Amino acid sequence: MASVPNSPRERSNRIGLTVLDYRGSKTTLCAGCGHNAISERILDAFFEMGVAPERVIKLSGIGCSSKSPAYFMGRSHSFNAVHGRMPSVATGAALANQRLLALGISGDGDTASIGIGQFVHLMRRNLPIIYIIENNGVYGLTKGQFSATADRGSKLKSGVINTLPPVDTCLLAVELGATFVGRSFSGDKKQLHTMLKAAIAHRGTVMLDVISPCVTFNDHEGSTKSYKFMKDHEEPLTDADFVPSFEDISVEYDAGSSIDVTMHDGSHLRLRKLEEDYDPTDRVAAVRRLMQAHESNEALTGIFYVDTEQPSFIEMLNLVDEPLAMLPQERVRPGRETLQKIMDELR
Ligand SMILES: Cc1ncc(C[n+]2csc(CCOP(=O)(O)OP(=O)(O)O)c2C)c(N)n1
Ligand code: SF4
Ligand SMILES: [Mg+2]
Repeated sequence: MASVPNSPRERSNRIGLTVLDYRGSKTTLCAGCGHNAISERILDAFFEMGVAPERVIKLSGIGCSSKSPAYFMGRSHSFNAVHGRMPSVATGAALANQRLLALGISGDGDTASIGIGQFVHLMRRNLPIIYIIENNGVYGLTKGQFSATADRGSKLKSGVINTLPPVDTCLLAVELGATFVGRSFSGDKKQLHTMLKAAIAHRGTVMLDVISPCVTFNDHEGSTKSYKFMKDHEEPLTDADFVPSFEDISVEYDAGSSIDVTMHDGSHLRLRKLEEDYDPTDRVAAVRRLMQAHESNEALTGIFYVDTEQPSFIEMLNLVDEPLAMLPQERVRPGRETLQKIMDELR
């Protein structure tokens, strides 16, 4: 059958690509897995923001979540690292070519269990990266053991109850220095889509923890990472609107109950505070509110913290503008004279 002219699939974005140009391989994850919905949202966000897939490097560790970069943006660069070790590979890639947009996809096990050491050091550097945790509270790929983000009291299908407190990756990220921190739910299409578009406009570390139910091992009664639990308990703290730099900003906003953040590329992120006295630009407030959420067992979502003023790791290192990976040998190798001087100093 002939395709319908101007169907959404044929609509092109501002760089002339269609949504099909952002596709990856066919997913091999379970039908209904939250990770598949996140892939869809990522694909849509990069398409709408008009980011060329070739400008993106997708990085991941090991897990069902870490497999998912294969299922979107097949024309992008991609690196599947060792379990829990994606942050160091991502840091190297982002420093070697600062023109690439780094997108890290991890799981709760990959990040908060085996990878926690690498994660905390990534968060304190403000490296330009969008770091997404597809958080299902279990190790899906190895058949559903509890991960370190499982809530206390959460129950496995086998009846085992988790008695340990969870690691809150958002709390850690805010405390350690990430400059854009939020939590969403794979089933909350609008919220996740808006957050991702704003994340693309940010220059610094974006840490998004996305609750992403594992339909095979952790979607039952007694799980706090199931579709039903999230549908019944999700409590947004902020409501985000995003106006990209290439769109006209005409929407009025109420300065009392909203905050307008101008992003690095001139886009606008408008955060409506659903709790009047909450300020998403106040780091201490974010830490306090996230800790309160634990005390009261709330499934809090939204953008908890944003700061567009901090220098990124690239700026802190004062790198030359050209990607290091593209500098010719003459510019990266010290000449004979410089080497001789160093040798003389060592004598
Ligand atoms: C060094 C190492 N230890 C353990 C494993 C086994 N392993 C593979 S995936 C995984 C956990 C994945 O969990 P998560 O990151 O939450 O991803 P999910 O599958 O839930 O999306 C583990 C423990 C491994 N591959 N490598
Ligand atoms: S096992 Fe769970 S996490 Fe892995 S693909 Fe299936 S539903 Fe998704
Ligand atoms: Mg997991």
